[in-house]
Amino acid sequence: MSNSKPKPTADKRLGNARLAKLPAAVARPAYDRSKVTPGIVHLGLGAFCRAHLGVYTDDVLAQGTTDWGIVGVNFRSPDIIEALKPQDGLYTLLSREDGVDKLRVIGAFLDVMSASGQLDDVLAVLAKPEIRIVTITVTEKGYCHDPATGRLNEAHPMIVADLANPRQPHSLPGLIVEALRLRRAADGWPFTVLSCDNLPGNGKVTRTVVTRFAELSDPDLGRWIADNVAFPSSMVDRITPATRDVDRAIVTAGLRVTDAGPVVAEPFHQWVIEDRFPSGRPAWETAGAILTDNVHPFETMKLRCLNGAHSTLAYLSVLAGIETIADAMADPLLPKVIRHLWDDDLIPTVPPVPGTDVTAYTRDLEARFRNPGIRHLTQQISSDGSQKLGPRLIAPAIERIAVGKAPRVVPLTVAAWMVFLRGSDGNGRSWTVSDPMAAHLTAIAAEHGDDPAALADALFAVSEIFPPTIAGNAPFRKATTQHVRSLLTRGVPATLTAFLFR
Ligand code: CS2
Repeated sequence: MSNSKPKPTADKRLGNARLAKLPAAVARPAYDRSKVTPGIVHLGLGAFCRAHLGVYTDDVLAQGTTDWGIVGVNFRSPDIIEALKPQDGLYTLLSREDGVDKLRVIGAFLDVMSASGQLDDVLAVLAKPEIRIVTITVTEKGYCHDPATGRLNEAHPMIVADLANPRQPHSLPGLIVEALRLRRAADGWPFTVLSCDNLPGNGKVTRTVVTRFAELSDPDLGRWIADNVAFPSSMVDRITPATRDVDRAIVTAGLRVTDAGPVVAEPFHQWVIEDRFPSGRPAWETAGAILTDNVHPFETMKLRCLNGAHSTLAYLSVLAGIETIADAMADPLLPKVIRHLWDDDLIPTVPPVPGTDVTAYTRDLEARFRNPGIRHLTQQISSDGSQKLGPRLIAPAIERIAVGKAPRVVPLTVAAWMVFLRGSDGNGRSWTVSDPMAAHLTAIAAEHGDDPAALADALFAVSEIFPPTIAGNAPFRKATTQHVRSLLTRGVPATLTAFLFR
């Protein structure tokens, strides 16, 4: 992955003025963008929301709806604002399968803003009554919660800072609470808050951190939020690797104008949304979303089977020097490990999912993971393990243990993550450990990294990640420690061979 930004020439840039002149093969908004007004503010402008929310909403707008455009807000990096602002919010979706590239320009984002650079403007938009939904993709760590409990981490430096200065928020909970304060002060209706991140019960987590933040800063406002604001949950799915320079070049060649903010995604996409929108919502079901009163089974299936398999592949692959998920699926051993993960540890924990055979779902996942057009870096997926392991793998492991079964593959994943935290293989190969808890975790790995039992003991003691039911489970600890020892002394292929064929 390269971070270098292209240097687009201003006169040859994607934008409203150029839409009509794009080559015929490029799909584009089939509606008059100038007639569309904002109804949604989206927080967190990463590639995923542009390949998912943006596309579903673009489909709804194409059916003639005009009051559900999106204003996109990014918290940290200004790069995406600099990419999309000169393009009138337009960007291209490059969707890839079987060697076929399809280009589609998405028009749903009407404007983009930076929460750090333009906080007053962002709050002014959020205060407008026509904004009826705030959608969120800030990744797991953006919620400033304690992953083991789901509660607001009140010691989080951003939360501490925002509580000291709630009118100038920088965190997600702080920004939402300040925006809701403005809505209430104007005697207005609140907006609905829709999380689109990979967290179990993401609506509930959002409600918990937002109402707790409000309680701490203004108890009266906290009560008003608890009584009046809806936080539906949703399950989101579309594999969206980080965009590379080569992808930007393909898009620019196909468009014949520069697009500095394209996204690459697989064709598959799924969105299951809890239908609780007191202030209205776009007809996302007309774009293929499933609106339901219970997201839980869908989200459990997706978070465990897709994301749990991703994390397992990611840690073992980074250790083995395998760069992408598609390469991992071409390995002779890793797909077998993942099949065991699904069949032995995960599928038995997934409740019945309406209209879905979960085993068939995992077979489809295998095919999606093998898509060679999607270079999804294992290093990218390895990030933020402290936030991801719990919902994806530790929760199902706890459920297996509760019914008297020993998780088979999860200890191997946890062991691979522990060894991954060393940041190098001791033989000259190194990798980045990117995690909000990286300083703490890599210090533990540096201190104990050569001693499997000491490494496992010290990491199992990190209570934000390992609840007592796992940290105190002797067979789980023993299996994990044995895998750590094997990975350190024999490496990945020998460990997997022993694991699969012993
Ligand atoms: C991945 C997800 O990076 C990761 O942790 O597991 O981004 C995954 O690709 C998406 O959830 C797919 O919907």
